[in-house]
Amino acid sequence: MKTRGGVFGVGMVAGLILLFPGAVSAGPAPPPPAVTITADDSCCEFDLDFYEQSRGEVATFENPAGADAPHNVVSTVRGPDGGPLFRSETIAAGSTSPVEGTQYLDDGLYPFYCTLHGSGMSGELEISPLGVALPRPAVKAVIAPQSLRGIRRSGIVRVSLRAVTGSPAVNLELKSGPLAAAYAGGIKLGSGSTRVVSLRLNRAGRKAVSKGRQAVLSVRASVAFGSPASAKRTVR
Ligand SMILES: [Cu+2]
Repeated sequence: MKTRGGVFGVGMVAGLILLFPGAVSAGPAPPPPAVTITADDSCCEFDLDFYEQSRGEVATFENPAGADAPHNVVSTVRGPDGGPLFRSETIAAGSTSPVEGTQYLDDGLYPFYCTLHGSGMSGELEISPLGVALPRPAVKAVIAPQSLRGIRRSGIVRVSLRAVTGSPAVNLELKSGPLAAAYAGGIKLGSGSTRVVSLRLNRAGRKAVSKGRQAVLSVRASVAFGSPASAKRTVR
């Protein structure tokens, strides 16, 4: 039988009262900690319909040893990066994966499912109004002042990247007009830090800047679970 997946079940609370009679009057209940969402051994369901944790926590997905299929935990709605609002890896039996993105959620009810087994394998994650949600990764990008002549000579465009919050992996896409001109992925930046990234133009990028008196460059900085940032510069 399925039940609500509270961390502090009735039996456990009763046990705590017996063990620590003074603890109950000590203050408000502690916020529910990070939850573990577990798949059933036999395909294809989660062990509960409903899971609960506080704001700011990363949930864990566990596919138990002996399970007969790989699974994942994926939000049914999209987040600011265009991907699912939160998502685990797809994992085989006997392994666990963080459900990344849950640490940024405000309180509320968030449905999820397993993308391999569809809506039949689904559940809900409730974020309780306790604890503090982590700030979403956010970056700012500026195409550094530079001359078209210098870009032609070096084949490099410099982009200044600043992490508003800690950003583990920023991807930079540079365009010249409508053409993809350069790309760099997995750029690591600590919170509040700035880094100048030298983007090496690809063949199409070099060609795009090789003629004319100016080039209109645009850059898009994307980061998992955050909104993308973009910037433009006309270089002469
Ligand atoms: Cu599944």
